[in-house]
Amino acid sequence: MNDKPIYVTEPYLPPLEEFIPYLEEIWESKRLTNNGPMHQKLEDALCEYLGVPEIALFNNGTIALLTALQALRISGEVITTPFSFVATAHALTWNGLKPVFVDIDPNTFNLDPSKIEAAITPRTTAIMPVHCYGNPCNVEAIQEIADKYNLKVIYDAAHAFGVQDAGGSILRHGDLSAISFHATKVFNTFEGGAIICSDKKTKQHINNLKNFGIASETSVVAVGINGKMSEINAAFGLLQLKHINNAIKKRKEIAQFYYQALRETKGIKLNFFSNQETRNYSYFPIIIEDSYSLSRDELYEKLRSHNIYARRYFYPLISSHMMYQNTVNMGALTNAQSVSEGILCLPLSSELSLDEAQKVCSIINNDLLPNGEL
Ligand code: T4K
Repeated sequence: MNDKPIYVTEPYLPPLEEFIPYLEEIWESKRLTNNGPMHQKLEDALCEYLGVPEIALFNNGTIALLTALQALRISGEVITTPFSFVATAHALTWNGLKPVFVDIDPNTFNLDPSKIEAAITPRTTAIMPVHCYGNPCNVEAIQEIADKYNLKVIYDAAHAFGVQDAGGSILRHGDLSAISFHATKVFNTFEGGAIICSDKKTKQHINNLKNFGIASETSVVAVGINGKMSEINAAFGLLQLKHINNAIKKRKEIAQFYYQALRETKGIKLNFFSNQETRNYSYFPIIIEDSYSLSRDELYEKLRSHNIYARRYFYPLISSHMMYQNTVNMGALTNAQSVSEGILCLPLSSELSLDEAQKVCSIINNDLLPNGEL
């Protein structure tokens, strides 16, 4: 039994002493929040790192999603995926919108574009796909449908930090993309998030919305919210950014190790990512098929008994939760249902050692553990 638990992810924390100068600067300036100097620097640094024109920082990814929907004045019904974290659908519901769940492609885990048109009604105003695990959606097909029916596209890009396709950042697609910088993400600011947009006018509108709708001392131009990122969070982001390439490199090493160790295991399906795009190695999903010696939940429990906390992201489907059950015809979500019942995300972070990854694989492969345990 390993004493140190192995979690699905562990945040990368740079050496504490590297953070002290940032804190001293904040203490000296007494500027704690509301678009302070750290906030401005992080926006500039992220635009450059990600290769995007405009980015508006937020206090978390969920408020970024809520605000993106407000910014485009989305109404009525929005087509989205049931195979995601609940925040995706909750952001719609909190805006008074109806999520319409459409099935996924079982090989990419993303919304299946060929199933979208059948779900469009006169009340549909937008599509909200998710780049699940940082795996890019079929953005061209989705945009084609959006153009044909005059729909907006808002990407839930919570997992997609640093992911690129042949033309550049995946975050440039659609009308807006919202990303998460939560502690469990590849790039984190403890809590945090952002909206990516293409022009300064939209960014100004989003900036107003995240600051109560305030445009000036005497003028409130919209019903806004408090979505601002604090200076401490922004400062931590600036420090993280210095280490991000190394952190992603370490994740890649673990992901490649898993791939080699598990690619021939009977009943374990992997390799869901195409080789073309630049990946961020945010998650390592496997599917436990019927031909594996244990069920998905038995393997999940077996790993737990060794202090290894793999996670069933995303099970149950969002559409199976009590508040969404009445909105959906479950029969139409066959792929999502079957993926959700077989999925397991293995521990993956820059903090995981190859020995720990080896232990995870030995348990999955039913090999002898390094300490002789079976
Ligand atoms: N859209 C999508 C597609 C998302 O996946 C998410 C969030 C959002 C939108 C919303 O973005 P945010 O508003 O969160 O910025 C976690 C995260 O809380 C959540 O951010 C994330 N998706 C989701 C997929 O995973 P839980 O409930 O599984 O987290 P929790 O607390 O069980 O943490 C998982 C493991 O990580 C723990 O077992 C240990 C480790 N951990 C966690 C934290 C918080 C640490 O080592 N340190 C930590 O500080 O939701």
